[in-house]
Amino acid sequence: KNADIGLVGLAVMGQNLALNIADHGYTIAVYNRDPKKMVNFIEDCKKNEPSHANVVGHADLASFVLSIKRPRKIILLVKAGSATDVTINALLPFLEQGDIIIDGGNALWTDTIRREKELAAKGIDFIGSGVSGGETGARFGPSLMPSGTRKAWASLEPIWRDIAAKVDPVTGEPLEGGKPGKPVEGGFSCAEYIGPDGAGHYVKMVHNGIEYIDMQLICEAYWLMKNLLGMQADEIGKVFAEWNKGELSSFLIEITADILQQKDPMGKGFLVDQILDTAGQKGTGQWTAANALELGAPANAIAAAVYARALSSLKEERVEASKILKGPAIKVESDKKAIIEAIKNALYCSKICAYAQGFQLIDKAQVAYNWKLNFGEIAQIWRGGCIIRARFLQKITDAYALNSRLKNLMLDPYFTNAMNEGQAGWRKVIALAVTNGIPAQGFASAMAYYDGYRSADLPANLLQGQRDYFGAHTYERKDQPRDQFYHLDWPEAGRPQLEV
Ligand code: 2AM
Repeated sequence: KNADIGLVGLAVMGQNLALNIADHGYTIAVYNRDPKKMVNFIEDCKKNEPSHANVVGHADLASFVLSIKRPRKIILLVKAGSATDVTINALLPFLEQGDIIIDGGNALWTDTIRREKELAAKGIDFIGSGVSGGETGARFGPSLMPSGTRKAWASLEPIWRDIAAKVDPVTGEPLEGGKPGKPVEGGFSCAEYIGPDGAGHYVKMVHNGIEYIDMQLICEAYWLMKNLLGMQADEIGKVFAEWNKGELSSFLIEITADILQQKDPMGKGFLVDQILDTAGQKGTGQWTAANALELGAPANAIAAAVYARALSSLKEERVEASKILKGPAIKVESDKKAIIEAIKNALYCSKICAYAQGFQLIDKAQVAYNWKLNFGEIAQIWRGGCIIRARFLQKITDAYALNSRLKNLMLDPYFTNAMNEGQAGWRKVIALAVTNGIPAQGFASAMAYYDGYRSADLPANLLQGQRDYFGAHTYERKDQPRDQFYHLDWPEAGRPQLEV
């Protein structure tokens, strides 16, 4: 029997996605550069669910490709970067016109644009698909962000919709409960066509940028409770568990509650207190921040999250500096209930800013790269399966349903109101962080964005004066129409023209 689809790359994501596809009744051919991984995987498949007999291993590429029904659909889950090109080139001699390669890795979107173009010239379709949700997502329902030609998508769509995470079509709540051999059926599928060429990988990248700041904000909330209120890890965990019942409900809040209450397996209190405070990164957050700089999108909170990780990685330097550089002594606050509520406000308002920045960036990108993206649908795809899945994404979908041309998420009435209600607490928390010398760059940068965005006037008037002074860059005037440029013949430095 010919396979419905093929998959190359049997690391953990590839294996889990293959099992997910098999669970849905598809026959899937699998291949790995190192055949040992394929052999071991097939051995495991034989031991487990009956549906996993649908996974067929191949040790050579020719038999792998030839075993797949035409037009062939071949998923790549290999290391992003040159390994993807190497794998594509190895496949090419066996492919025929109309076959489709689907890259499910974390590719840089510009690589996806290039690959799509190169393969189109050879008559091969290329789909770049963001896949989010980590191992569990891949296994029981990831969030999928596919892009490419509509024709290629039509061919892949049934499988992609089947294997994606499912959410309730009305409330958007994730439908849980997928088990080996028994996937979740029905519901809205978190797999929608994003747009042409690199759009899907771009949207996945921004998802990761938002994930960075989302995590950073949660960490700041934890750190402020610990330092301002002297709370123990498990007590803070219980606060997060409580927050998870309301508008902050999300996967990241849920796992945070668990992590904080976890005892140390080596017996030293709570595990979180023993984990070294230096964060790693694989680059997608950095890509997001770098592209925001390139496109001139004000994604400062997303960038702050990347910088916060960079700062955390300087552990030895920080330990040294802590002995030299002084700050204020921390004054533990007594009004615990009020401060916890204020921290919650800070977290929610900052999170709204983070998403506003992410969507503002996607908006810039769709102009720059000639895409037409559906923001409400993107938020809906993120409702289930992915790392940033959160109840409040439904509010984003609703906001764009109400106004598809919404300039900024914060201008939607629900979010405007949330910012109004939360900002007093948010400001209080930042003020406390600053006076006590506790770093809270996520909260603070989000607030700088909020205050900047809502300012009809900013000091950029002086900036333009400076630019005109030293570089004759010209300025526009408030009392004249736009696009009329003025230049003053500024006097010598140190001698302002007091009279004109
Ligand atoms: P391997 O098991 O043979 O190393 C994640 O690393 C996946 O990408 C693995 O399946 C790995 O195959 C594959 N991979 C990494 N580098 C590769 C390359 N240069 N060519 C082909 N596959 C590669």
